[in-house]
Amino acid sequence: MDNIILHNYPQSPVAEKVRLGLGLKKLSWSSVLIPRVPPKPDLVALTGGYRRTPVMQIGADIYCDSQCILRELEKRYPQPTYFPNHSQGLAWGISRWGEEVFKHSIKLVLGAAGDDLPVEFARDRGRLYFGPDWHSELINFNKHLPRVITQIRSHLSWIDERLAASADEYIFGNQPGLADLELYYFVWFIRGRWEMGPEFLSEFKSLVTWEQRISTIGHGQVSDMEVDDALEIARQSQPQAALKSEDADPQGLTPGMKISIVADVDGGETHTIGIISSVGKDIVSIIRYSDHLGDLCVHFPKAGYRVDII
Ligand SMILES: N[C@@H](CCC(=O)N[C@@H](CS)C(=O)NCC(=O)O)C(=O)O
Repeated sequence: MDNIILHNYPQSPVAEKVRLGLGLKKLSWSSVLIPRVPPKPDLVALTGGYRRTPVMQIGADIYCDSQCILRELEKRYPQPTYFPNHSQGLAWGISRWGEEVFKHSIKLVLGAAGDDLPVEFARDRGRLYFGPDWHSELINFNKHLPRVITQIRSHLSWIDERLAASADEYIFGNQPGLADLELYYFVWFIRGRWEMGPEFLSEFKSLVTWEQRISTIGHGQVSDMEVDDALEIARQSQPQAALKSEDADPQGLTPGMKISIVADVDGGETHTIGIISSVGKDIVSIIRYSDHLGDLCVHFPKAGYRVDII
């Protein structure tokens, strides 16, 4: 029941970040394949609304967002650490930087594909990443691709400069960590999903050598799992989250409160509703009851999410 289950699909860059995170710690895990576009009834049965990729399940505990997933993996499996050379804290800051570059990369990949994108996919991702006015936005990205590329090029040159500045093999020395994963997944995306990607990236010599090194970390020991088996595990398990409260929560969040939580962007996403079971500086966990699956504990990061007391 303590099996790590990752709900994901192969093409997802954020899932690739987490798969490498599992590989870095040499973990065994089960992979459940989820659809690339909604509806995702089985995933949402677990999360209560959250539909993004990936989601980690351990028994009846459901971890939404790579930030929350990787934090939990570090807690359960501290060695080898995601934070070599005292990179705690800073590596999470770098993850916010990575998210910005990832958003530029989505503009690039969607914009460059233009009319070749499957309509359903374009409609879904357009709304998710670029808000209600996504249609005109996407046309703009297509028209102004050089501007988007200019943005990405600056960010990539900073990573390249860091790597070129010393003989270090990774961002924080000679051991890979979270900071590497947070700066790698959009490079993987640009290389794999934009036809000019390999040529564009070749400008950044140190980055390309580092990228090759990261890709050899692998995904750990993976086996496939059917979604019904994952749901059955959730049904037979009890959430493990301990009751915990942090007095200083700025919104006054405490266990027992009913809240709704959603990503803090206008992506048209469904809120997840539940009763707080624990709340800390970085994570808020809620208990929700499902007729089919019983009690589930759904964990979210605080950074990047909006909580409303209801
Ligand atoms: N902040 C989230 C971002 C997750 C995200 O945007 N994932 C993409 C896939 S790479 C996604 O959910 N796309 C829509 C989908 O899969 O339905 C995280 O770090 O997990």
